[in-house]
Amino acid sequence: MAKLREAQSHRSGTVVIVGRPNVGKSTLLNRLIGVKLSIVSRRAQTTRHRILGIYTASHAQIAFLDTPGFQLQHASALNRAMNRTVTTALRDVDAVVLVVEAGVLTDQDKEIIAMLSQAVPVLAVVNKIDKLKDPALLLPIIDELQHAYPFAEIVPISAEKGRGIPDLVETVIKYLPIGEPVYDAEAITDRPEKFLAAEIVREKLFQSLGQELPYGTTVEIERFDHEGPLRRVHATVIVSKAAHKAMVIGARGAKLKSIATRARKDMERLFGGQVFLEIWVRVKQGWSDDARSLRMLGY
Ligand SMILES: Nc1nc2c(ncn2[C@@H]2O[C@H](COP(=O)(O)OP(=O)(O)OP(=O)(O)O)[C@@H](O)[C@H]2O)c(=O)[nH]1
Ligand SMILES: [Mg+2]
Repeated sequence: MAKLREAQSHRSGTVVIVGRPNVGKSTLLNRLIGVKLSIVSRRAQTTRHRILGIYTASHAQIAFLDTPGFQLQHASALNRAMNRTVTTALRDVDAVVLVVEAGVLTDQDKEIIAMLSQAVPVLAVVNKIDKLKDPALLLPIIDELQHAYPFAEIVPISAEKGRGIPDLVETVIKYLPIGEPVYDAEAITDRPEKFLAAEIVREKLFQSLGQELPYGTTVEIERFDHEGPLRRVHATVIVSKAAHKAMVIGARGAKLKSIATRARKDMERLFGGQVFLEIWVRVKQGWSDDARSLRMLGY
């Protein structure tokens, strides 16, 4: 009887996380799931794909979709593809989490708000509250949000410090339909390890090259083999100019070596086993503006 009651109140649904670049969407996804699934960097436009993270508790299961930061400023083929990923992810979800940064609403935030459909509940999440010197500084943005759109809820958090996260989860659950879990209780994503491996290499490139990382650099996994408990991974970093290749490799290969070491450690943590990682760098011209090569790379 108790079990039956539990099943009747179990909630299950899909929630998409959207927002302008760099507001902390991926940091939030990782915090919600409890592991680093989606890559994070100080630079805008880190996330390029839709990343699914599965949250499972006894009373609810939430499939959170992290998306690339939506932006209308630069119209390259890569940006158009990333924006398409966001608009597609907004369809067929049970709720939307719009992330903004504590401070003021920017024009970019407002452009995204204008795209929201009134058909599903939208929760506004005000992130990075740890950066505010005084909690009262939250009030102006909450006021602005209330006037900008009929948000179902407005929830202040710090994804980085983990503040407000349990509250956010319980608030999201209220908006999900009653239903059975869709994924296994242990599943955390639908993405294969090969994809996650490429993402980890990309994160280390972002982190070690910072603003110098050439826009359009990408990573392909040429080989991903299991040999007993060992995973053997061959990754290729694709850049568009010979000068960029030199930057990634660094003096006497030092930069690439540190990227590879840090990527390997993260892979070992995420996959739970030893990893042998080799990274190569290859020059391929102009791919970020070439719709055909984007398709080949799976965008
Ligand atoms: N102080 C502070 N920084 C944060 C917080 N959440 C995220 N950040 C930082 O903000 C930067 C961007 O975080 P991401 O999670 O990559 O942001 P994003 O919205 O996924 O960015 P894109 O994928 O480029 O759209 C990183 O340097 C994070 O460490 C927070 O709660 N407080
Ligand atoms: Mg991101």
